[in-house]
Order: sequence, then structure tokens, then C-alpha cells
Amino acid sequence: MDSCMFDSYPSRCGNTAQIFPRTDPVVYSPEDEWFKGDGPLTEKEIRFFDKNGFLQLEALISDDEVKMLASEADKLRNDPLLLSREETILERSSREVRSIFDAHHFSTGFNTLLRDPRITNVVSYLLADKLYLHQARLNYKPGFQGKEFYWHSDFETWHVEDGMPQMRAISVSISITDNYTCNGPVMVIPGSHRRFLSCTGLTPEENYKSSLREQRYGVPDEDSIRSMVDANGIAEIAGKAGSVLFFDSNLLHGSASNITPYARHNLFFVYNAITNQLREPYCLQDPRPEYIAHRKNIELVG
Ligand code: 6CS
Ligand code: FE
Repeated sequence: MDSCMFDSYPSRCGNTAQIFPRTDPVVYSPEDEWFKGDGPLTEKEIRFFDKNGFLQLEALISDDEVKMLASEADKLRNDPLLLSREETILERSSREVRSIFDAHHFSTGFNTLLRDPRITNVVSYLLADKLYLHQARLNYKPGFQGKEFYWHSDFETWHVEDGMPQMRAISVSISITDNYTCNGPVMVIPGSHRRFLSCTGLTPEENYKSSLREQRYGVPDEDSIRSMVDANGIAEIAGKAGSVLFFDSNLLHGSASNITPYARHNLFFVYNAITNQLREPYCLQDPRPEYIAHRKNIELVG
């Protein structure tokens, strides 16, 4: 059975690129209550997120906490035992560490932060559901060496390769270092979360073994990206260490290489609604490993 035929978000079906409308809500809490402002966000912040697909809260994390996060990140990056673990992804062109998945398993500081109500209250309001952690990832972008993340929708990958049914997950990116416009900050296309860019090609077996270093499948075509940028522009998310970016699972984003001396390290927690748990991957391949997409060991975090 070709799963693409019955899928509201078909992608990598081997055919041409297409753009589908989003059929899921963006903010799941009822709109007629947004004005109350009795949750963690003001009505203005909720409407900004609904319209643009992202919201950055500056200085949500204190300077002292940032210092702890930064020292944890450095400790993990220089831990020889971690270097050989599958959770550690190296850059394609050097032995530099690009990412560490499930980083909260190796840091009590990260493990505490992912359950922090300053973060989980915002996400559970937007998703109007209880939450579990779908993925945690420490992204290093060292000075001079940090490589790019090409344009993509996370949901496209999590739907096709992990079997995530709906767009009811939110990524939270915590800046551990200052993110300037020059050192490869996250770039987003505001409003792009409302379209699903169906990508060409077919998912190769064990795609994750290369995609986490350089994504080649699930990459939208240039014409689709251009049409989204023409309509909505590009926003560079600069912010001081301690700022927190909340963004919708389907928002088109990417980041450029870092050729400056200023490192850019971010800690990503991806929260999925408990009612949106992973099914069989829509690409009909074996599920990705647990450290990339939590499927079996899930626990409520908010
Ligand atoms: O494949 C994934 O799950 C990861 N890939 C990217 C480029 N962003 C989302 C996620 O960390
Ligand atoms: Fe991503």
C-alpha cells in the first residue's frame, strides 16, 4: 500500500514537489480565550506565534543558569567517552562535534531545564495538551568551523521518518551563547508553518546516518522556498544567551555556517503532544533509533 495516497501530508513520494495547506491548528488553546492573558503568554504573543510560527522570549533563562548550561555543553563536548557514542554527531568535514542527541541523559542541568515550567507552560498552552519529549539535541556551531543546516521543516522529517501524525509539536531552542546575525543564527521564514512543502525523492534506508550531518532528503525545492520567502521574507533570530525561541514543528528554518570567532551553541528540546505520539513511519521504513525520536521511553514532562 502506498502510504502517500491516504496521507494529508504526503512527502518524498518520488514525485514532483507540491505545496499543501496545513490542516492542523497552530495554537490549540481556544482563540476566544486568548484575550484573557491568564496563561503564560499575552494575547499579543499568542497572536504573533499563530501568525508567524515562532516566538522568542528574551532573557527567560538567567545569566547564572546560562553559565551552568555553557559549562555543561563544554564538558560534554570534551568528554572522550561521549565522542564514541552514537548520540554524538560529528561535522561532515572535520572531527568537530556538530550535535549531541539526548544530551539531557548526560547532564542533570539539561534534564532539569527541560521540565522547567517557564518552558513547558508555554508549550502546553500552545498545544493544549500534556507533553512528552520527542527529541533533545545540543547543537554546537563552533567558531570558524560550524556548518550550515539547510532549509527544512522538522515536521516533514518527523512525519515521514518518525511517523508523527499531526503538526502538534513545538521546538524550543535555548541560546547557550550569544546568537548574533553574523555567527549562523537560526533563520526562519515567518508564516511558512501554514504550508506543507512536499519534497521529492524517496527516503533512503537508514537516512539518519547521513541526514544529521547533511540533510539531502526532505529538503524543499528552491522554487517552493523562493515562493515562501517572496511572500514572507526571512527573519534572523539573533538574541543574547538565555533567550528562548519557541517554533512550530512545520516552520521552515535553517542556519548558515559560522565563519566568525564567536561560537553559537543552542540546546533544542522538542515537545510533542501526548495525543500525537509516533506511529509507523510514513516512509514505511524501520523507525529511527530512540535517541533521535522517542517512541518507547516516553514520560510526561509538562
Ligand atoms: O532529523 C531530525 O530530527 C533533526 N534534523 C534537523 C535538521 N532538524 C530537526 C531535528 O533536529
Ligand atoms: Fe530543524
